[in-house]
Amino acid sequence: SKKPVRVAVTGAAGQIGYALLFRIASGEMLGKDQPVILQLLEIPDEKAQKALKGVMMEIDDCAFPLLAGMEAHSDPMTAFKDTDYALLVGSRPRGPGMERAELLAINGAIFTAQGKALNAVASRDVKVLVVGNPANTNAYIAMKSAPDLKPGNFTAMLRLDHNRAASQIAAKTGKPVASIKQLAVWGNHSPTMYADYRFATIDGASVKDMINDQAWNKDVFLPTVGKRGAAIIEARGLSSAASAANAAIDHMRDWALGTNGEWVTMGIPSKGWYGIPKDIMFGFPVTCENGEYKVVEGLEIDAFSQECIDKTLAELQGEQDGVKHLL
Ligand code: NAX
Repeated sequence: SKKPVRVAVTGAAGQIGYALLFRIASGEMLGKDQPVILQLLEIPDEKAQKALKGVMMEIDDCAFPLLAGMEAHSDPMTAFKDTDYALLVGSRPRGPGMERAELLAINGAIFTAQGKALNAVASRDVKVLVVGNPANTNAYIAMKSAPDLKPGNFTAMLRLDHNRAASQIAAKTGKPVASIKQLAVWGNHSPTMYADYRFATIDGASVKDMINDQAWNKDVFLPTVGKRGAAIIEARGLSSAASAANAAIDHMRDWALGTNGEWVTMGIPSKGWYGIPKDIMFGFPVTCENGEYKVVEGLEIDAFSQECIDKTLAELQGEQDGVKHLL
């Protein structure tokens, strides 16, 4: 049987954590033959640590055959020790009335510390996924704080946007969601993301031709996907949690185990693809094989798409400029 791998999860007592940990421990992320050791990080606060203990009691009570160990931590320097996978979920999202500078300062502190800790103690091949918002910029901060690790192993979660887009297209076309191939989401995990179905197919047929309605694309589809997070909060009184955890599982599973040539979306540091400046943490269409992702290159970018990509890029560059002084 396989040697256990170490999976660190931050914000482990939060709502995404609660929807995520059980699925990792059951083998849905890394395979039903891959034992895992969970290294869980929460803030030192007594209430958070107590809540984490409660979640761990429930995980114990599942008697997961693949769970080879489980630890609670309050310090990233111990939580990330030798970790092979790190899911950085805990962060401080923007609250009502919170100034942008305040948001950037709080997350700057969290993600510089966590990037440094990964740099110091994690596996040299650690695969990092940042879920906590602002996800792209937090991933950028962590990457810049970990100069001894491969920058390309720091990624941000765009998969929820990708899955939301797939679901909307399935509803519009009346086709099963699993039949949709070659969907892409470009840019920032924010309402400016550009979900792009120009290359998508269903049973070999063009989705763009099937829908054939640019007004729907611009006025219905893009705003629906972009504002989906807000719509969930409005309906549920809480932000997306199970769907976010599901997207994190999808992202890590596909990265680790491969996509068999199918496209998925990952936020990754640009190497200049499609004119996106180097190091910008940007959503791109990728395929994964042997634990590596590869950008789908050579796609034509038309005028409307370029406009959308420029807008989400400008937003990300603004965020990145806002944290420069921290790095
Ligand atoms: P919760 O507030 O339920 O949980 C967050 C947990 O993180 C808390 O238990 C908190 O104590 C912990 N935490 C905070 N700072 C920490 C630190 N420095 N180290 C370790 N733990 C820390 O939030 P939840 O609903 O779970 O959401 C978590 C994050 O995901 C938020 O930033 C949220 O905005 C973001 N999201 C990102 C999405 C994406 O697609 N990228 C979608 C869903 C979600 O909104």
